[in-house]
Amino acid sequence: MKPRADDAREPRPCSSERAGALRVGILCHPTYGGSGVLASELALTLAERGHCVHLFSSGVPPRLARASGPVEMHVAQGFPYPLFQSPPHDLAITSSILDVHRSGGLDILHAHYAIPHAVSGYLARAAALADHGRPAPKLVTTLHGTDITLVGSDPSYAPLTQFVITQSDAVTAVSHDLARRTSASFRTGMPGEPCGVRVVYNFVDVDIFRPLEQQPRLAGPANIVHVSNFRPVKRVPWLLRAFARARLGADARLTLVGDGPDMQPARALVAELGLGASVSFLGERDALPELLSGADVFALSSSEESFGLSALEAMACATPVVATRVGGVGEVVEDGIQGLLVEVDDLEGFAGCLRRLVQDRELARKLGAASRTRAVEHFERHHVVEQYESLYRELLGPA
Ligand code: GMT
Repeated sequence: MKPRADDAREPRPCSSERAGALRVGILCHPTYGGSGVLASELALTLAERGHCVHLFSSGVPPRLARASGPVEMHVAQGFPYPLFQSPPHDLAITSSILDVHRSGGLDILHAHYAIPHAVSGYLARAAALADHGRPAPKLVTTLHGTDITLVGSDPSYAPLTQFVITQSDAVTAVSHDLARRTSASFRTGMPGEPCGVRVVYNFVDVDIFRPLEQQPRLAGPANIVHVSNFRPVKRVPWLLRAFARARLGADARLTLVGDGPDMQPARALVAELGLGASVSFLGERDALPELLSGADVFALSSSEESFGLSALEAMACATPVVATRVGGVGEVVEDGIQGLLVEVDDLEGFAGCLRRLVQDRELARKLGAASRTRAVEHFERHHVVEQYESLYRELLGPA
């Protein structure tokens, strides 16, 4: 079902009559965060491969909004009755799924980020079963990170997270590290066991995220780029301190892409550290391929990172990564081969790695070239999406 190269990203009409076509409903958050990006890219790639794909969310995810693929978008926000502090959009999503299922049928519901989407998917599947009409869809839950490590394990959600994980027809995690942590926290089967969490890595479109023509970059001030949602877990202030500690002067600038709770503290810190001229805040941008391929180094300073999709997108652009060795980052970036990894509290070490790549551009170029190779060989989107397709077909059984 892989399309020819010249078909890539071309909208194609969806017909569930086409042999082998699946009807897939994807649920995700509509944010700039990695889970929404990955879910949108999965929806687009499945549609490109001939499946009928519906995406359910409380808004249009930015990655879907910028694409032309034939994914049917269902924005479900709920009725804003004054009784509600905020309308329960997770229930509106459930309702919207049922509507689609009753009119055209869905084979698979694929929930991204356990809270609340696995719950919405579980409810929709239960309601579809009670209909006694068409067969109910199978529920796949993909865990992305903080849905297990922070949100899902908080006592306010942990019992429900545990329930939906065990009730899903299949659960996947985006790295071995996250699969292990899920098994430890929620006593699911161990990875590899039949009832265990399966690992399906995140992926990247290596035709869109690719090196710029004018690479290699061997001269001029180095451009260190960071992309995130500026949540505390990303430690943007810590990155600014590391950049200041690297004392690179006119040899480098730091470009920060994204927005979120740590934006104001980060701006204040730039003033306090006297970094004004060398740091720019670009806010949320869709032009990530251009920004990442124009970078000399990608910096990821997180205290937790189940995978690090932004780092993978940088690698596909042949940009080497300096990152903290947390969660699943080491499964994406091999230390000393595609980038440099540093212990999570080693500010001096992180500063030293930034300095090393800024001052040794030949090393940066070599790590960048290896990054591109790793992205293409291990994380190319069709290669990974085939794994999801096989999982869907396994759950549905023989046609
Ligand atoms: O878990 C989160 O913080 C949210 C999530 C998101 O929506 O941005 O990020 C996670 O999912 C990404 C896609 O799978 C991963 O690349 C990120 O590493 C992961 N973030 C964390 O684990 C902090």
